[in-house]
Parts: sequence; C-alpha cells; structure tokens
Amino acid sequence: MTRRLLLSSLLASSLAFAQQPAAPPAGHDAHALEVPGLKKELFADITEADFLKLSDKPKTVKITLVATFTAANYGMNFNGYSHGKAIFTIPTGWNIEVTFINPSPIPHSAVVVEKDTTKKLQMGEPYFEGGGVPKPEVGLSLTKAEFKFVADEAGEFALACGFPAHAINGHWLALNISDSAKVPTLQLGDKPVVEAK
Ligand SMILES: [Cu+2]
Repeated sequence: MTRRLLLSSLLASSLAFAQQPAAPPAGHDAHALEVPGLKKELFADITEADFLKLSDKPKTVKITLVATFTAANYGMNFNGYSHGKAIFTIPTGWNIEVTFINPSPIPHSAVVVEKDTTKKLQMGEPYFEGGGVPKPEVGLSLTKAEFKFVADEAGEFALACGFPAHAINGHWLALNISDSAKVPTLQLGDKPVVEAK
C-alpha cells in the first residue's frame, strides 16, 4: 500500500469513527485536506505565544496543543508542526499543564510517551502519571481537554496523538525533559529557541 493510500484509508477510518455525515469521501485528498467542519472558535484566539507559557505557580509551565492547527500533514499536527519538528524543553522536576484542543471532527488526542514509542501504532499508557487525556486511543473531537503531570525524570519524550497510527504518521512533537535546562523553551521548526514567558 502506498503512503498516500495508507493515509487516505487512515483518514477514512478516522472520519467513519467520527460519524460525521457531512465529511467528504476519502480519496479527494486535496479537498479533504482543507479539514472541513473545524470548530474555529475553539482556537481562534490561540497564537504562538500561547504554545508555551509560564504559570503563576512556581516551576510550572503551560503548554497548549492544537490538533489540526493547520492542514499540514493531513491535519495530523499540533500547532502546525508534526514529526517532532517542534521541540519543548522543560527542566526536570517542573509541573506541566497541558491544554489540548481538537477543533476537528476527526478524533485526535495527546499523551506523553517515550520518543521511540512514536514509531508504534499504539501509544499505550502515559509515561508520567496523569500525562494524557483520558482514553487517548479513542480520541476527542470538536472539544478541549486539560491534563497535568510532573516531569520528574529526564529523557527524550514526545507529546503524541494516541489515536491509532497517527503518531507513526507524524502526529507528535518532541518533549525533552532536561537536567541542564534552566528555563522552559520551545523551538518551532527552524525558528530560534524561545524561552517561556
Ligand atoms: Cu491525531
């Protein structure tokens, strides 16, 4: 099966799962990629400055992840990025509060896993206690969810979509928990590394 066909069938199964009668048929990739049915009010006011922010609480940072922020990677992106091309670096021991938003009728989710897990079809349980939306394998659509966890172990992790086969198709961002980092930072693609404010 070609990659294109695989992705088409993935989208088709996702659409069937979402039971959206208004969804376009699979196979019309170019148009399907416009991601119909977005509930735009869910993320209309989200900008790059919201992706990573310091909380008022000590050693606490807020991350906002918007699935299908753009049509990039067939909508399987967070904040417009996929395949680990956006990198969050957080000092070890910090609290991370995640707001997950999926304005799309196609289900997506967010769960923290070890980076290598993104090569699998299923993400399984969150690596850190509390580090994911409920039932990430089922996914959520047209809604928003929050979760928080303590990043109490250094390592290379991913903020991955737990809907089956999405992460392996690139639906994940990098999350490095670092003993040497002093402040939380975010690098979006080839842009400069930016400290959380
Ligand atoms: Cu996804």
